[in-house]
Amino acid sequence: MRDALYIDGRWAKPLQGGTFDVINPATEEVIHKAPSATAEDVDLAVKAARRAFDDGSWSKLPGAERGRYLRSIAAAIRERLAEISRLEVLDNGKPYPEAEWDIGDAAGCFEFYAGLAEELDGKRTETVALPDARFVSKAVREPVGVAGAIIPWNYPLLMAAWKVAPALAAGCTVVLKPAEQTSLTALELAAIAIDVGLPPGVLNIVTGPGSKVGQAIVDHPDVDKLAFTGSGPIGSKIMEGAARDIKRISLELGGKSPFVVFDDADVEEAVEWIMFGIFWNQGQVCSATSRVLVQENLYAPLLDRLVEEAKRIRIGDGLAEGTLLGPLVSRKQYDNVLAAIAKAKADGATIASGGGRAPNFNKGYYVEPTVITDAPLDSDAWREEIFGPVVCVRSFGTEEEAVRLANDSRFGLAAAVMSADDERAERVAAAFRAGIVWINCSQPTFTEAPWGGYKQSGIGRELGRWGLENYLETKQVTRFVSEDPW
Ligand code: TXE
Repeated sequence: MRDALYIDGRWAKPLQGGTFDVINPATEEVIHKAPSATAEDVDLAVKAARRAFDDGSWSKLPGAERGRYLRSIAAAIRERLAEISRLEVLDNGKPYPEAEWDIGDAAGCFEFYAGLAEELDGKRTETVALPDARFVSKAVREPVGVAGAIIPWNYPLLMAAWKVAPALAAGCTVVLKPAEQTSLTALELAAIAIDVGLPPGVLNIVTGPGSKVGQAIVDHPDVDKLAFTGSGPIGSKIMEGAARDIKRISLELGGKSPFVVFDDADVEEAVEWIMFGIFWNQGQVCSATSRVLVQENLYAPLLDRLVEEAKRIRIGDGLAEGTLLGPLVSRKQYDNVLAAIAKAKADGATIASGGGRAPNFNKGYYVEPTVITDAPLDSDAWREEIFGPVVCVRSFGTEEEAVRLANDSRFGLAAAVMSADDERAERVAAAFRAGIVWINCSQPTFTEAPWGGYKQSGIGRELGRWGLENYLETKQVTRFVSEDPW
């Protein structure tokens, strides 16, 4: 476990020597003192990133060479997969197999964007057809500049990869701030950057509280672009900060995603995907399908099976063999989720299963898998993101009603539909107001496919070639080519 920031290619102790406690959510024990940066450290990091961008040592490097560095980072992550996955579990609480999956995905993300970096030079310039033959014009794609990336704690290294890989592929330099709950694997990424010889200043990693370190990145005049994943209120704050000097922004802010199940669906399959859609990563998933809408005829049998299965989930330390549900990430998250369940009850909802602290644990932030029914349509349980293993289930009659209920949300990140009737599934998919739509499944995520939300779930798209766009400007270059005078 590392005890320094990563600035300008080197380990750097915070100038004011601050630290903060890293807590294992399974045991509530302090397992490390992580470096806590201040605005002064952020300034050094941004200056290093600025210099590395402006001197062209990264931004003007052939894409194929940037791609080579990204591939080396991916290879180093894969080499240390088990060790990094273990750290992720200690820091975040998730079951080890899920951590291993995430870390492998993070490596895959670096590999994917290595490919796009390699292709970029050939695609950088596009001829623009003009209606006036006296001019020729081209559009040139250039990197935006210094990117500030602020990420959450639910997928610590994977979220870092989602931001750092496309930014570096585009030719941007980066200042990354991981969430204070989960900084350990981001600092391992720093160690990997050092090992693969990434040029100084290209990537900088500063750890510490969002209100200080994150805000200092948002406020820094030399940052050109902000990429953020986290809560809506902080997303608004970041937008406000960005507005001051017109920084580019991309935001991913979570949601309250619906899962519509029609009565021609197979109950067992539906239950499996519903469980995956809400209990995976303890429900701390921005795209979690936390509102399940089931057609009347299927409602009772599906609910019975869901409750049965939810009760059977093995809860435990993420490092213990066979654990399917670990602790929540922090005391704050645990308190928030239990408070949301209590509020649901007070608002008249029924707790069909779970609803409290997981029994058999004296320590650790364990919450039972919880199934809620009868949540009023205007209740927080139905409308607000809980970000825990808590699903609300409700019945519907017609397709029209299902679509209306599904879209009746200020969020629009994801939505899922399950039906044996493909035409109907396609119709409903088209009617969803959401950025990610799944048919007959929930949550599969691919580095190649666009990711992001409609409405208050965010701005912009990550992943795929769309993710690269966040880090590119477009320059018009037009030349007067006529022999005749203007
Ligand atoms: O998020 P924050 P929190 C949602 C989810 C969760 C809730 C609260 O509903 O229950 O948010 O989580 C940094 N300037 N999501 O409080 O505070 C912070 O240090 C700049 C959904 O942990 O938004 C961290 O790095 N940065 C979500 C990051 O913002 C600031 C994932 C996210 O933290 C800052 C996480 C500031 N003023 C939570 N204040 C998703 N979309 O997946 C904080 N930060």
